[in-house]
Amino acid sequence: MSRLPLPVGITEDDLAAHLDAFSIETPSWGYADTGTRFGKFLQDAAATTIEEKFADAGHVHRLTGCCPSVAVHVRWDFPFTPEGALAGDVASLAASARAAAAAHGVRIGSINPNLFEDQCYKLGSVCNEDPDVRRRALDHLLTSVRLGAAAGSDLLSLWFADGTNYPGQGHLRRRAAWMREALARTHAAMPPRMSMLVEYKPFEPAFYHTDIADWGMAASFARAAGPRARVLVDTGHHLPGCNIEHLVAFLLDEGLLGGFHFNDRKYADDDLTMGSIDPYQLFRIFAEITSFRRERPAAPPVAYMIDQSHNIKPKVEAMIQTVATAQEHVLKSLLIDHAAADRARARGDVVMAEKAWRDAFAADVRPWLAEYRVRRGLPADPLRAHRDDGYEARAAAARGPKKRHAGRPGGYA
Ligand code: PSV
Ligand code: MN
Repeated sequence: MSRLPLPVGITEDDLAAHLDAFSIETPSWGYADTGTRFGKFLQDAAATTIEEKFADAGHVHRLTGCCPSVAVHVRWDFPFTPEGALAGDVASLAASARAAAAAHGVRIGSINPNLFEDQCYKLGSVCNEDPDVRRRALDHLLTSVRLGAAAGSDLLSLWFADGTNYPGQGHLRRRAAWMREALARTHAAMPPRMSMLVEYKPFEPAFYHTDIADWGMAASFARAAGPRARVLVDTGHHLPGCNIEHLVAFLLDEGLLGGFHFNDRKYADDDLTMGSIDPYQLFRIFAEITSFRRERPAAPPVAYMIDQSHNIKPKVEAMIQTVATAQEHVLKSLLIDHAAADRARARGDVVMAEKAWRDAFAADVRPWLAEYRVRRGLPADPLRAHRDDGYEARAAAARGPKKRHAGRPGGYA
């Protein structure tokens, strides 16, 4: 077994047990063609149907062993009429999605309503001045609750694009009241086993104000919504310089951290792959979570989810790379010698306290992780295994002609 710098009191079995319990949800939209507002680059192998997305997710789970659930985005994964109504009945659509997921060895995880694409939402959804639009938005939320419940999801993950572009455009406090009302009514409609996650974002698509702009607002809205609502931290949704691990620690302490949308960024909500730009930040986030859980093992679990847009990397490769990065950084965070840091703090030794963090981050955990995987019957290097398997080429051969036939833009005509 490769040696790791284990802190006193932590064994390799502890690390393995921690990893056994670790899972991270992949998003259906991470397997599909995506782009920026300047355009989309299509990939032959990228999934278009919900079945193809589950097939990709199942493949990632088979290779990594830690991605058993898939987030679905209601408008992107289920059929809707042009008027915004679900095209079919909830029970049968949910049953067939559930069966399709199971056929590929995964299950439906969080359900994500979509209140940002319909034309009627130009000036907001649940915070729109127009009561008809607010009603339609609430209907969509309630439909998503029923769809999620029937599909076996126990997590309703909410993000609202609501906001304004100009001062004076909206009555900020009135909009907040509408948001509170919509969240409370949605919470009241959830079955008991379902929880709600409230995601925040400082800007984009709205550029003056966003109705849930930061973690403090999300926490307040979640508290007002009901006991099963907590905050979702999307790592790309902060203004530059924000200390994300600090707010993570604070929310954990308050019992309000519900989950993550992991991704990385250089400038704004860039949706780059996790740890690609600032792996030390990722490590520091996991450090707060793993140290909290050591102290409070009975605290409610935090849902780890990926929210990335793989615009230029092959989708499945990007996902496998992301999952391996997540495992590596969880593992590194478990190597922090908290006792040494505590002793250093007690004597005001800043350098040695920081060193406990830096040493753990610097450890190369990859050889140990490879052996761990092999002991679990998984490939030592899932990315290599994926390339050797030829999955990408098979998917491209099966899916590419279909796309070209559909007459897509960008060379697909
Ligand atoms: C919005 O930027 C967001 O982070 C929300 O979570 C959406 O559901 C997701 O991106 C769509 O990719
Ligand atoms: Mn997100």
